[in-house]
Formats: sequence, structure tokens, C-alpha cells
Amino acid sequence: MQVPVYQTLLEKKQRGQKSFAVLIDPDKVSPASLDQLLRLAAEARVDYFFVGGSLVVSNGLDDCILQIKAHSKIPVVLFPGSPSQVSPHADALLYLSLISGRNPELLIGQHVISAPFVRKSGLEIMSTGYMVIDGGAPTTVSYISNAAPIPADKADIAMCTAMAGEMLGQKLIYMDAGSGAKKPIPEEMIMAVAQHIDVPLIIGGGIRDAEKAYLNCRAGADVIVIGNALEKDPGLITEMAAAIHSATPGVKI
Ligand code: 1GP
Repeated sequence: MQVPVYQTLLEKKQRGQKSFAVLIDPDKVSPASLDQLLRLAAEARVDYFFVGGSLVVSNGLDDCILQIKAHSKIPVVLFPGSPSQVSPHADALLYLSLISGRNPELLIGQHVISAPFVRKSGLEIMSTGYMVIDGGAPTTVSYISNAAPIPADKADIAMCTAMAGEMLGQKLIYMDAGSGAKKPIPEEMIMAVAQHIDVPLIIGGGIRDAEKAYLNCRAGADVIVIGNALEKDPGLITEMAAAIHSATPGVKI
């Protein structure tokens, strides 16, 4: 039987081991490009696939996950942009509550409506405090949710938000500057948050180079999520994975 995804995250955190999650937007991959990505991901020992998009306008979610499952053993975690993005073929679901915003719909409203459906899916549910950080450009999530992101220079607000999320019972904290963000989250903010929470910390949005991924890990990120940069250049997977995995204390490169 497959080990629950959350257990793998906790065990890795205990060992200080950093993880690489490749974000796949079903709207942006073709069967051929996904095939190539799966090959590169297996070689690079990618830890997780996150699957989802802000909109997912096609019906390709199930097909995309089934293709991953047919060719890869890497766990698939749903990162839904809306409650409709639930597929029983995945392994786990980031059950997101937008704790950086003040829109009740995304804090609890949509969850109430979709709860029976989510429960029925049989997926492993990982409650996730989702925090949008200003990445220098309006993001789809901020626009759709009508919720202001946390300013990038307000590390104290991020820290208190993450602490509150953890104390409310969130099993993960995900700080996101938004897909394709101009400015990824600053290390100072990652550090401030990481020092004040015990649950695994996921970081993503606008990470384009291996050095940034490495520095984010050293600042305290447990999981680095990269989507956009890999859509442009899938070959980056190899160096990103090496950088992230080398940030684990004691690993020599
Ligand atoms: C976005 O955190 C993810 O929600 C990843 O961002 O696509 O910019 O890598 P990128």
C-alpha cells in the first residue's frame, strides 16, 4: 500500500529533506509534452506532481492524471483552482483555505458546498493554509478571489498568518507569489514563517532558476513548487531537482 503523502512530507521534514513538486496545469500540457515531462521527472527524482490550474477550462484533468499514473510512481497531489478540480485518480488533495484573504467564500464557503463530494472522492485530504504573497503583478487567484495579497515586505504579517493557520489546524502552509510571478517570495519572509511553524512549508510562484530554489530551501521551505519555468523549458527539471535536493543538510553536491 502506498504511504500517505502527508506522512512522507512529515518524515522528510523531520530529516530536513527538501522536496521538489512539479506543477502541471492540465490546460497547458499535451499528451506528448506530458510524456517528456514524466521522463525528465523520473530521472531527476521529482518528489511530487501538483496538478491543477487557476481555471482549468478544458476537461483534461482526469486524462492528465491518468496519463501520469500510467507512466509514473511519483505521487499526484491536486492543487485545485476551484472546487470542481477534484479527481479520484489523484493520491491526495491540498484542501486550500485562503487564509491571507478575507473572502469568506475561499476561507470556508466553497468547502461547505463541496464537502460531500470531496469526502466521497476517497482522496487523502491535506488541509492547507494558502497564503498569497504579492509577486509584483496581479495573480489570477487574487483577481478571482477579490482578496489582496500579503505585501512582500511584510514578513511579520505572513508569520502571524501562518501561525494562526497552524493553530487553527492546517496541516500545511503554502505561500504562493502566484504562477509566473515577477518576484518570487523573499527569503526573509520564508525564514520568518519557517521559524514560527512546525508544519511543512510549501513555497512557489515565479521561481525560475536553481539558485533561487536552493536559497528558498535554505531559508526554510520544505517543498518548492515550480510550474511556469518548466512549461517554458522542461529541461530545467534536472538542475532544479539537483539544487533542491542538495539543500538538505548533509548532502554533498
Ligand atoms: C503557482 O506556486 C505555483 O501557484 C508555481 O508558480 O508557475 O510561477 O512556478 P510558477
